[in-house]
Amino acid sequence: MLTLYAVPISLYCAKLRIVLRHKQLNFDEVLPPGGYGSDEYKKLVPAGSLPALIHDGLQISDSEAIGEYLNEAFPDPNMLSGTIAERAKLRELSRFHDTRLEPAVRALFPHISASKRDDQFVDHQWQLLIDRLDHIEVLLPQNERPLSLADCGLPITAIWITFLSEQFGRLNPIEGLLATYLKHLNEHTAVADEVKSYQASLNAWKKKL
Ligand SMILES: N[C@@H](CCC(=O)N[C@@H](CS)C(=O)NCC(=O)O)C(=O)O
Repeated sequence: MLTLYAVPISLYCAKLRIVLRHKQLNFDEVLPPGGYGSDEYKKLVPAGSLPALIHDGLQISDSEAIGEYLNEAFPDPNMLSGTIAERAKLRELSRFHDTRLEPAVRALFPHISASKRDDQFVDHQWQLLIDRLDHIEVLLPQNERPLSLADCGLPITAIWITFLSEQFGRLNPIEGLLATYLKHLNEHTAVADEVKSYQASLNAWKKKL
């Protein structure tokens, strides 16, 4: 029995939904009781963060830890395959996304509403985001390979980058190699289905802005 504590709009939860979909695993998706960070939720998941997984009584938080656990517990299809060097490069891409790219995007969230925006901050942060996108191109796979754990965060972060570029009236920086890579990822049903469903959640969220 797999239970995923998640909210529809969380990027890291969507990343894991791609893993679960690709492995064709049945799971219950449950909202964190009391909301994430609440004392009630912390009784179940001490980290208080999302996503969290419960599998047969085992509790795990952090999307990277959960993804690797799922890949070992349900090895088919293998989403961390290749030589030791290739697996290290996959982890490098995945960690870069989580620790460098996504936080650069997240820092812009408080500035989405024009009324609360600090234009100077957005200028500075947008340049940082472009620098991170330039770097991620170096980490992208050179050749076609099976869908991996490292590919599950970027499609959702890209949705946010596109949305933010519209909000801030800037050119969408998703182009070139990264755009081609994302197009190939979208050929996987698990990615395409989650992107579609996530876009619907984001559209519903935008109406509340
Ligand atoms: N590195 C973590 C980041 C997860 C994360 O930032 N989750 C957000 C929701 S999208 C959250 O739970 N924030 C509240 C907190 O960390 O207490 C992961 O990959 O799971």
